[in-house]
Amino acid sequence: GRPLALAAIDLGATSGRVMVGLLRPSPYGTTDGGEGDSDDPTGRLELHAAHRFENRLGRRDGHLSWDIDALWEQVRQGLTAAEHLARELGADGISSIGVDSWAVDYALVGPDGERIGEVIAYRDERTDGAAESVARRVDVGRQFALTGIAQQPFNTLYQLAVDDRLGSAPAGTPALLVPDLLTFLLTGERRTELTNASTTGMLAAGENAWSPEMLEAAGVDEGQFAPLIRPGERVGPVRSDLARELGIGEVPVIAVGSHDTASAVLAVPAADDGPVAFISSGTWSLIGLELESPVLTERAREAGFTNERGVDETFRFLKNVAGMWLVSESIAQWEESGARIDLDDLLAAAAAVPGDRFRIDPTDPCFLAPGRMADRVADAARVIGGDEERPRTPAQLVRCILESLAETYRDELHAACRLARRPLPERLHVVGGGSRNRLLSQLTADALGIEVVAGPMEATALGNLTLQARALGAIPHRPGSIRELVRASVELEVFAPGERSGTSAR
Ligand code: LRH
Repeated sequence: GRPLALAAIDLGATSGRVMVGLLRPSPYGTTDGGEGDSDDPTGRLELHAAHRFENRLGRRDGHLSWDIDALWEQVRQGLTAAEHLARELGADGISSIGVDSWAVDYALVGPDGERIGEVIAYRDERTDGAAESVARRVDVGRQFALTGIAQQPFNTLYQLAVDDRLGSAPAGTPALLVPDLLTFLLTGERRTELTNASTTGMLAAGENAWSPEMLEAAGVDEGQFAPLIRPGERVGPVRSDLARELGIGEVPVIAVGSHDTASAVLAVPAADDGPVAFISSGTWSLIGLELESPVLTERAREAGFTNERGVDETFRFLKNVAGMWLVSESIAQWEESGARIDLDDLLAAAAAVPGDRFRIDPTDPCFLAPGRMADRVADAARVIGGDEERPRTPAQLVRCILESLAETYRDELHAACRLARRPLPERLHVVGGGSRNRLLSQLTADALGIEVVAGPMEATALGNLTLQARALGAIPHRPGSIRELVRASVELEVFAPGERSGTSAR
């Protein structure tokens, strides 16, 4: 038979991609849904990039915003490219589509489908003070007890609380989160996907429903959001006019873990039982444990932890740590002043300079906004060794960032385990673009004294694609089948504590 091709639209804060996942028919013949056959092999999924593009924050209408029209144009081109690629690879075109992106941000979309204003980015300063004013209505302890979500300044609820467009918007204007907006543009259907809904800060902890008290605190009502949909359910087919225009079939769009971190953690290649320890490493480093229930204690709140919804009734108990953003924004500053920076060269230089000289706190909200990042990191750096007063070269600065990240990962993973009352797991999985950073993986293994398993790099796209595969019945619907498929499909690298280089493993 022909292989099955699926398309993932995956938007990150600095780049986007349309990926094709190719599932070859299993030699054992298990593409029939596999209800209950617990030992069915799941085959392999090949990952192919159909289209990659940049994503850049810019000022529009006085706010730091996403260029959503440009992104939509790239997505359209990407889908056409994906269809061609799927055919070249021997498939009968793409059979379904799933969309994921960064969390919390939304568009307001009027009754006729017209967007009202820009999609303002979560790093925009409009939310300064918003969390404090919402806290005067519902205090922070109660917010956490109701939702399990950490009070980050950018949560959708605080954005909505200061959104001056809501008053003048037409009645019933639903706020569509970014992936839900793209799904709406593809299908004409309005839904709010559950994993990303949890990042609004208004979903009731552990329930598939909004918290009326939190909606009120944000100054919105339930009608402001489209109906909830769970990851794995079908939204509907691509609109026929659009399908014709793009040269694709009227294939189903499937709700996946539309919060990129939910899809990335779904694709963590863990085989062990017990809580999985992960870092989803991209613009942010999201570090924590996958659990069956949220940790809603006051101590968890005070420690800044959050409980985000995952695919299949899981919870990610995690901490947001500024991640590769610190490096990419520093590079942006050096390049603005004329330097040309190659990331691999920079990391090699960082590995060669003496370590343990400087530290920063990558959980400090002072690093949230863009601009002049290299200067801000150098200003914030504490001296812990050597006799220089501040990091001077890009290599020194990056060394400081990576060592600080590794130590923060150690402290936050220990905190997560303490707060969730679990022992430290035997290994930590690092997935996402940052898993390519071998120096950081080694520093992390050294700091924690446990094994770090790096990869897959494209975890988000893999989580998106494998859930589509399961929804279509192409792999069995049983616990573990997705991670089994991921493990069979990717190369991983293992970093043992105390060593200086990784060893390959399958
Ligand atoms: C990572 C991410 C993260 C959120 C942030 C807004 O891309 O989705 O999980 O906290 O962006």
